[in-house]
Amino acid sequence: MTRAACPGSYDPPTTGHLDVFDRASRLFDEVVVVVGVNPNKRGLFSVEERIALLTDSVAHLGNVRVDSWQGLIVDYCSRHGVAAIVKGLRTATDFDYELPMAQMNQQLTGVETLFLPTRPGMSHLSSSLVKEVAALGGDVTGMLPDQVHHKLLERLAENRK
Ligand code: COD
Repeated sequence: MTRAACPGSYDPPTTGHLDVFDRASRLFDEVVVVVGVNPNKRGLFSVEERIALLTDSVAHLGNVRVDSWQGLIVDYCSRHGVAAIVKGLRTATDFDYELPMAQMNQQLTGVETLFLPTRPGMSHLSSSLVKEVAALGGDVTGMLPDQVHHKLLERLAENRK
């Protein structure tokens, strides 16, 4: 059985992330979406909320599940029998950021990283940009799974109170 991990912050998950999970799910027997826990960084959504949003969003993908991890992603991979890390690549900036991490992870434990080029029309989607646009009243319909969109608008409204 081949298992891949898709690590990320997912604060919140976008349709760009979902596209990567969908495509990875066709390449591996099982895909685990791993929410990286950074205790020094407070997100708009808590880790538990992100897990719930992701679990909802991948419910239609039978071989995709969600987990979280604090620490090195390579340790998660070793402990859970993950053969490959799958990352989406949007731009050269993503590549410059991701390449040394992939090389470091390969050196640490031998785990390989596979890059999936972003689907045309999705390379501008990032959690941070979508949050910023929505916070300033822009329409982000279609950029997030519907239930995530709803929760994002709810959270932004709460924060404005
Ligand atoms: N299309 C395709 N791919 C996309 C899109 C899109 N529109 N948007 C984002 N992605 C990809 C990103 O390129 C990334 O690969 C992934 O989706 C997750 O994105 P984010 O923004 O949610 O997550 P990041 O980049 O903040 O996540 C960072 C990690 C948590 C993965 C990283 O810091 C990590 O691995 N941390 C664990 C600690 C560790 O092992 N550190 C040492 C690394 S060598």
